[in-house]
Amino acid sequence: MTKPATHNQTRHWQELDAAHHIHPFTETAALNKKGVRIITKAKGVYIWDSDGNRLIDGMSGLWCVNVGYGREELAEAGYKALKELPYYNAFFQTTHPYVTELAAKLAALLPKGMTRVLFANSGSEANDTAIKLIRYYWNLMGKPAKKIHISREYAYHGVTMGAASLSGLTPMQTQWDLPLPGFEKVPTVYWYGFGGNQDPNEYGLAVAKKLEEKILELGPENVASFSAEPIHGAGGLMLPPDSYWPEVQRICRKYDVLIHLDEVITGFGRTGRWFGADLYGIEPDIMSMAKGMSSGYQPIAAIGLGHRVGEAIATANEELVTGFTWSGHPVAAAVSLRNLEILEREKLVERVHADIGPYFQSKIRELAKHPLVGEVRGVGLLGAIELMDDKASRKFFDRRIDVGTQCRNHCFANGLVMRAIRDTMVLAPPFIISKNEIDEIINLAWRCFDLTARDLGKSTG
Ligand code: PXG
Repeated sequence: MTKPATHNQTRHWQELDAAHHIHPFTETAALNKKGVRIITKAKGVYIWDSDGNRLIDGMSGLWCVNVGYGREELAEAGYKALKELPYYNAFFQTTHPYVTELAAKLAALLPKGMTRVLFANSGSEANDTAIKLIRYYWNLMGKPAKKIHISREYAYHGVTMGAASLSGLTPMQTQWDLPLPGFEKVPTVYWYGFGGNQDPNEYGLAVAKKLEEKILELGPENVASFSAEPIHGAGGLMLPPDSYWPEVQRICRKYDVLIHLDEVITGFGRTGRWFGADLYGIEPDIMSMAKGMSSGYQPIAAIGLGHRVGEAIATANEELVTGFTWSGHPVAAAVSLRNLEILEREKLVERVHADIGPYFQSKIRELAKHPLVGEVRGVGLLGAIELMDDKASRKFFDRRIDVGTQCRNHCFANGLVMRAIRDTMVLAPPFIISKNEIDEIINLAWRCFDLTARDLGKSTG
């Protein structure tokens, strides 16, 4: 579609959608009253709606379109696979070149010792599979009591029964009577929100200590794993102080608790390193990946196995009874391979690390001068901007006002896609974004903070 749809066409799609389509994470009745927004095309860092309005996509879709929209060669890689081998699977002692080459490519990129992978189709499936593999690992090790999975409050690990149980955002659980038994939570590391006057590194150690206390409370002989995102994504983009991960790793090793790292957002260059594990010096036993693996051009995910889990499974002498019809689908694998080739050829991870990432970080920090803005934090092409009722006393807005959503609505109306998590505005633009385009985001964000402040009867910047 190149031309904007007519007004009538937009209405027609809205009516069809209202009648037949239930949307994820959406209040259906409220949406249908107002009419859904329809995105019809995308190019570079921009998306267009069906009325022809252009928006700059500060979120890379849902944190995934890392190489930007409209990549001909990804379309061609998919088309070639569709013609040659539209489908075949990796069940029953079979494979195809796309998935085999992708497995080898991932093994070369993944943290040290992680030489084996399984495939899935979404981050949720990857996490569900990771949970199963952790359980299986301890069975193989003759420690079947080790079955409790610890994860963090505010974590987002997906929506399947296992992944939602692992998640720490309580609204994701109440509708479904989750978590399942055997899923335990520890407090998260969110210095600006919970750290008070404590030094960030002391706070990081204190939060890590809560993990140790939880392991001891449950009994180390019962604890299978600790799951975490290197940096909280959908929970509010909270970055750990430097002290946090080394201490967490020490604790997990001490009590023989597997480290399961969820790299669904942080993987494949988002932080300026290939993986969050590289950024924080974490040596995961098992790792989940999705999103940036194909830059969102195809649904594909993977579970990386560290040395001991990989060896145990590869030498188990029995069938591994799991896998999906689409695991390692040839078209998705072909597109993912080409996507990784683009990241390498165009040195996009290096670009995020040394060029566009630092520029983005310095520009978002300028937003801290706005009277509505408290902490600004981020790394690479991840940025969070906290909107505060009173930044001097670090007073958050009353949640009922829902300032974040108000601001997000101004952003949409002004041509900017920015995510609101509570009252934290989040940015995760594509790696190919130019400096001018970052300036455009910053100017639009400032304007939308002004509009939000005006709605609240507060002073503008
Ligand atoms: N782990 C992490 C860290 C994620 O961010 C998942 C797992 C689940 O992946 P799938 O592919 O099953 O969705 C995610 C997904 C948002 C938003 O608005 C974030 C996600 C998904 C949808 C919306 O921030 N993250």
